[in-house]
Parts: sequence; C-alpha cells; structure tokens
Amino acid sequence: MATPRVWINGKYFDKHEAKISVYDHGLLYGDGVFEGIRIYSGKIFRCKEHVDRLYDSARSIGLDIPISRADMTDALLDTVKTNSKVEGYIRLVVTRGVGTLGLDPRKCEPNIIIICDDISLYPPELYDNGLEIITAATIRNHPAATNPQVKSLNYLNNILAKLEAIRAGCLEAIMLNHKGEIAECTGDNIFVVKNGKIRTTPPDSGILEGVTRAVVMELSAAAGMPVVEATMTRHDIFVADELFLSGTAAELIPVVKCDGRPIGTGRPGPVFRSLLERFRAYVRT
Ligand code: PXG
Repeated sequence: MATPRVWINGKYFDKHEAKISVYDHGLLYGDGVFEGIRIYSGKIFRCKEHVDRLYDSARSIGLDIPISRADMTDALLDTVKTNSKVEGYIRLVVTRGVGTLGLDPRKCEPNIIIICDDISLYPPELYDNGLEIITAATIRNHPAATNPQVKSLNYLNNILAKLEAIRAGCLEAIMLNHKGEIAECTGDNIFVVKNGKIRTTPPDSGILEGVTRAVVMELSAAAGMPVVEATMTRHDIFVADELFLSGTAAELIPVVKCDGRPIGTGRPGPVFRSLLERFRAYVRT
C-alpha cells in the first residue's frame, strides 16, 4: 500500500511527516474528540452520523470546531480520494490545539486531523468462532464526569479495562457503570439474545451511542426482530442464549464465553449469524 497521506488543517502530509506540536492539549490532557469511520466499497459509511456525533462531542466539551460540517464532510471525501481508498478506516481527530502548559483551553486553536488507513481489531477466525471476554473491575466513566456519550480523546478508562482483558488472556472486556449495570465493552456496544428477543443497553447505562449499534437496530427491526433497549446486569449475560458486540472497528462479533462461563451453547448463535450476514450485505449496498 502507498504511504498514507494525512490531512491536517487543510494540508496533506505523508504519514511520517504528519506531526502535531507537543504543546497540543490533545496530547497534554487528552483534550479533544474523535471519530472512527469505515470506508466500504469506496464510500464513507454513515458519514453524516459520524460527523454529527463529532460535533455533538465537541459541543459537549465546549470545543468549537473551526470549520462547518459541510467542509468537514468535503475534507473526509477528499482524503479518501487522495488515498485511493476503497476499503479502509478513517480516524478523524479534533484536538483542543496548542496552548500554554496549563489546563486552561482558552488560548488553544483546534487542530483537525484526518487519517485514512486500515484497521483490524480482532483476528478473522474470531468472527466464526467467537470471542472470549471478561468483566472488567474498572468501571465505565461516571456520566457526570467524562460522559461516555462524548467520544473524547481521553480513553484511559477503556484502555485500563482493555489491559485487564489482556492480562486475563482475552481481547475484550465488559465494562459496568457506577451502578453495577452493564454499560458496554472497551470499543463496542453489547447485544444480548434471550428467548428470541434482542436487547442492548440504553444511553443512560453510560455508553457511547454507536453508529454500528444503530445499524444493528435498523437491520434487526427490518428482519422482524426489533431490538429493545434495556438496563442489564451480569445475570443477563450469564443466562443469555447469545451475546455479540458491535462497533466500527469490530463490525459485529460474537462472544462465546464471559468470565469463563460459556454463553448459550458456547458457539456463535443463529440470531448473530443472520445479523452478520445482513450487516455484511448492507454495508456494501
Ligand atoms: N463504545 C465505545 C466506547 C467506542 O469507543 C463504540 C462503542 C462503537 O461505536 P461505533 O460508532 O463505532 O459503532 C465505540 C467505537 C479502536 C476503535 O481503534 C474503537 C471504536 C471505533 C473505531 C476504532 O479500537 N470504538
């Protein structure tokens, strides 16, 4: 593959020349927002939804993105074209920008970065065989602190849970909220199938409202299996017939074991397999 060309504030740089100041508050404090977006068949998947979520995240943290949504969309399209990407991944980042060595963001001017590259989160065979996951002891950020609905550059909460998973020999972890309810995984939303009914955790359980989650809900409804948003606990995981995760990077992936306990038959189930087939067909329409 050719060296990725990275868009920074309207100019292109080769991957190795694409640099941001060490005084950027994105680096110093994790102050900023981002999106992870898929490119399928040369098209940006759910572009509007990602751009809208980015501007909502920015607004929530009081960050004024200096360009319009239309110009942002044009920049995304141009970066995909410049990189001749047909299948791939866009990382769109808006940092608070360069400022002084103090928390005060008022002197910062945001930096906008668009990276167009590839991503693969889990080995391909896991889509057939299923993931083994754990419940992390690290809880999801309290919504009154850094709200999980904001896709901020501050992912330490999720990374700590990911490290727990890796230490336990797994690739993913369920994160609970401050009430002990299921929130989501470190970079994916969660779906539970029980007695033919599909449930997912609601926004007020402390989740990022995933773009892929919304697609799963649309596809399930179209297939006559509407997803219900429900508060859940680990009990719901342990007694589930099927469990699967959704996310831009992960797409849809089945979970066959949680905390050492097999989920359902211990194999990916029929509801998941049917949704994965629908999802794979849908993203290329
Ligand atoms: N929850 C969290 C905490 C996420 O970070 C999702 C749910 C799923 O949302 P989407 O909109 O993608 O369906 C995410 C998204 C990565 C990576 O590099 C992670 C995400 C997206 C892209 C890349 O691990 N997480």
